[in-house]
Amino acid sequence: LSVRSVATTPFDGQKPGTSGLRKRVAVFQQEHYTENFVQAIFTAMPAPGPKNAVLVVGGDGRYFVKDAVQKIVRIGAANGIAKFIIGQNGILSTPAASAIVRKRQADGGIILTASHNPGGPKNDFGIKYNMRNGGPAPESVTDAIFAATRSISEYHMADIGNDIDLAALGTQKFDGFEVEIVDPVNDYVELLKDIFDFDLIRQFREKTPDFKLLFDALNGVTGPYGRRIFVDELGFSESSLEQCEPLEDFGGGHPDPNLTYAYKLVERVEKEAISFGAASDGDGDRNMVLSHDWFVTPSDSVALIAHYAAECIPYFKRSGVHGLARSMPTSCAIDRVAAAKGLEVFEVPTGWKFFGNLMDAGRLSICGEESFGTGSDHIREKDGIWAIVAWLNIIAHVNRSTPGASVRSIMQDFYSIYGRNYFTRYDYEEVESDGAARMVDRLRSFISETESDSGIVGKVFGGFTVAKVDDFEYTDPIDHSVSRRQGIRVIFDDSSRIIFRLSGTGSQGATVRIYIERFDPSSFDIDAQVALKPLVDAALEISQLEQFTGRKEPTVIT
Ligand code: VG1
Ligand code: CO
Repeated sequence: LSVRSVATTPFDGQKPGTSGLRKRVAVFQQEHYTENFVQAIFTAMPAPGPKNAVLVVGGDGRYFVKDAVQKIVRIGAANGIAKFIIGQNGILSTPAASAIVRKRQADGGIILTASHNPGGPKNDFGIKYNMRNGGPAPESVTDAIFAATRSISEYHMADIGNDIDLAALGTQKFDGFEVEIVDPVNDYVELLKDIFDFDLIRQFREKTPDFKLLFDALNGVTGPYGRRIFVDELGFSESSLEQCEPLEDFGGGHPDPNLTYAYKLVERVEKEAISFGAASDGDGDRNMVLSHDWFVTPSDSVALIAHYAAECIPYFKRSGVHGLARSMPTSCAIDRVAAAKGLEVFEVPTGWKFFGNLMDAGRLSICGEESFGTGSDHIREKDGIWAIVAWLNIIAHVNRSTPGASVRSIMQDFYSIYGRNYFTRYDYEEVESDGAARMVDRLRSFISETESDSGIVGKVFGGFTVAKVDDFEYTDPIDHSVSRRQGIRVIFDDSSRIIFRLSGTGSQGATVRIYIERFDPSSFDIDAQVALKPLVDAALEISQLEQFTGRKEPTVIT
């Protein structure tokens, strides 16, 4: 293998965020920029390093994925990678990539995505490194990658002549390494068929012709996965699919499954009185679930799945449910399920990478984030289609004993057992970074342990009395690593919470997130925005958000 070393100098800001390095495409297109970061991944790859390693590579199909794959093969081969397993045409959903790393016992994976951020030449691209367990690299590894980007002076490229043919399935041999192009969908569909009761869902569909499904891939990567599962396997009609053609720019849209960006789905679900609507994001790890008369907030969705899992989902019927978890800002609904079922429940910082150690240790089966992320230990990423099929499995199961049970009635029944954790999140996207940082600094000064004089403990906002203010800190129960400054929590004496965080996935300016939660043991039917209005006002008063950012309204409410 002939290898050439290219002299380079470090770029600023190649620090992986909540989920990999995300920047504008133009940033990645600068000479050496992508190469530097990819070389840094191989430099920092945990022992025994890239020599003779097997690497899975694929992405969400957005603009620049194919170029990046070609660069990764050249740089990876020069660094000693023995085999690349690549999704056909460079395509792998994030959950499918995780599944393939595990199934093929690869040494790691590189996933090319900026998730729900818009794509195309003027928008975003991203690169994320996953470990041998199929999960996102922990902070120790992303810190080592960042350190390598700071000290890089050269990267290595294999001279392989023409580009790799990414379309031809099968193995291509090169001097010193090989490339296997795999079908992006097959292994993943096999995995889901093993987890869920596909027969039960099919029977339910046949017996219930009024039950209408609509799945919207938002022109992201999940179109082909959705078609195979919902139409080919489960027998729903072709008209159950919306925007299932993967596009390099996602059709100009924002491939984020929420009520704002998945407006086409929301409109059709309402207009056509659809029983079950679902969407996933650009790379397929997020999901949204709703019906014409109910929106399932993601914090409730994971709690509901946890409630039913051991009763009707074959994977959990076989091996049991060994603990639950949520990210810190996610509502505490799942904690109530854990308490009722006698399960451990963990509260981790934002980002799926924090669930992996618990899963590997056998202490966590089902977990979720309020940001439309739901999943289990079948892989080490959140999994949009998994969550959607879990819901279908549960709806079919509940309908056996209660014919006519709907998304809405299932959630009402859940609330009558556990009460309801009302939840909302306000996002202020692309605000000026300095103002956002000053706002957070001021909030930090309220942390009672550090500055008791300016603390707000004991003060009343909108009728709610502050019991505690802190900056969330997490010690991983397995490797004891500590993650600090993960979000400022204002906790009230009735257990209501307001949480302030800055996003770690944006590519421009800062995004402020405010998370708001209140538990109600007996009223389940209030609109969440109405139920939480006094706390929203309290959050704006406490943070003085408008003074610091100039924003009167959030960009997105979820
Ligand atoms: C956001 C979400 C977080 C999620 C992350 C990656 O991070 O809040 O819950 O894990 O995106 O999801 P942040 O730092 O912007 O709040 V994905 O689908 O973008 O990989
Ligand atoms: Co995503």
